[in-house]
Amino acid sequence: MTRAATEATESDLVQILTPDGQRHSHETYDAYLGDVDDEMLRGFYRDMALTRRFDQEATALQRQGQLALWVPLRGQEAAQIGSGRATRPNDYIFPTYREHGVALTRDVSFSEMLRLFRGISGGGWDPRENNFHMYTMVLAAQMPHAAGYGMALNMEQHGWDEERRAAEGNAVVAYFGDGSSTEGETHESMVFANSFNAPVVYFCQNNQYAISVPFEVQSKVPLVNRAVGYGMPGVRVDGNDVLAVLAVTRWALEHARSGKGPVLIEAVTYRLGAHTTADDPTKYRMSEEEKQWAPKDPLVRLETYLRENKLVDDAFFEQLVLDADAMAAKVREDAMAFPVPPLVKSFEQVYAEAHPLIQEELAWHLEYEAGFADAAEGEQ
Ligand SMILES: Cc1ncc(C[n+]2csc(CCOP(=O)(O)OP(=O)(O)O)c2C)c(N)n1
Repeated sequence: MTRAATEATESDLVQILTPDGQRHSHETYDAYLGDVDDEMLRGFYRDMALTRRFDQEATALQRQGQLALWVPLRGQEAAQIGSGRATRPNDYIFPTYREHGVALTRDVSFSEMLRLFRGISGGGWDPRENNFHMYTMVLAAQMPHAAGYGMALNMEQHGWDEERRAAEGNAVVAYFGDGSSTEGETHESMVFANSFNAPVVYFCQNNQYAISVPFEVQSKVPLVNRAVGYGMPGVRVDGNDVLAVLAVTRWALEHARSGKGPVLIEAVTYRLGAHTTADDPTKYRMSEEEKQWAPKDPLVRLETYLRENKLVDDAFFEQLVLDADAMAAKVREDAMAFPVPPLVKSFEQVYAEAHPLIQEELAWHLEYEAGFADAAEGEQ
């Protein structure tokens, strides 16, 4: 399928690592990769591989009935690791529901992340510990929060000169998808952030689909073009190129931190799998299209680069598979061991005070549960 909207300005795409693993220099963004040595490159590969393995394990857990739902990210690892690794610990991140790779860069435990999907917690981690906000299933709900947080940072850093802000200041990264870009909250957030020069980096992972709705239905022009209308810089980056994403996000964070206002990044990527474990992409896209994107896989291109430049050997990949399997086994063990809270808790947490309708529903529920008492006895 031809993607007129996304291919319109393909030449403007910032790319450093090509799909066949060749590294090119970039006039503007090379300056943001000066510290990237061989060890860091291997680290980026490791981050992406661990994230992919976690994603695979969580998908399996859902298929085995242990998670209510899973939101896979396969294909988006470079967009997430590159941008996440560009942040500093004091930056604040507002994710959607798919940012498992960003979570890894913020040291949020993979196991803890499964609490939400196991249905035993409304969150799963403490956002204050890693400056990584709770996931939200409500599209774009995080966008006004990000603008507000950025505006508050401006108040806190009021009177700081540009140099101090660049060195000590912090910024916000608001993650969102191409589908969420058409939500009203996204517009409102961008208007506020621009009006008040809030240090927010709007990081859109354009994975080409809002569930079944292809990107060209969301926008007739490349998404990055919207930045002009709000009055902020916009950069379109190859979202499957971890180096380009790292460099562009570092640049954007520097811009935002130093008090120059928000930036929009469009990371062009592709969701290789289903939207969630409740989705079947064969109903709305052709396998031919998936085949076209497969060679652009973010892990494959970095692997090619690392191998061709002799920065890794087979033992590196063999060890990584062992480490990833051990991590996955631990995640599975932890998830199964989480204590399951009594279901009545769900009723208690709807309103701060008792509510007659909820009380009625609870009474019905308890009676319903009691109806299984015989079955439970029979099992013993
Ligand atoms: C306010 C709201 N409207 C609709 C939905 C249903 N919904 C869930 S995900 C989704 C598509 C989101 O697409 P995008 O923002 O591109 O993110 P992606 O899932 O592709 O990462 C929709 C419509 C929702 N969760 N919240």
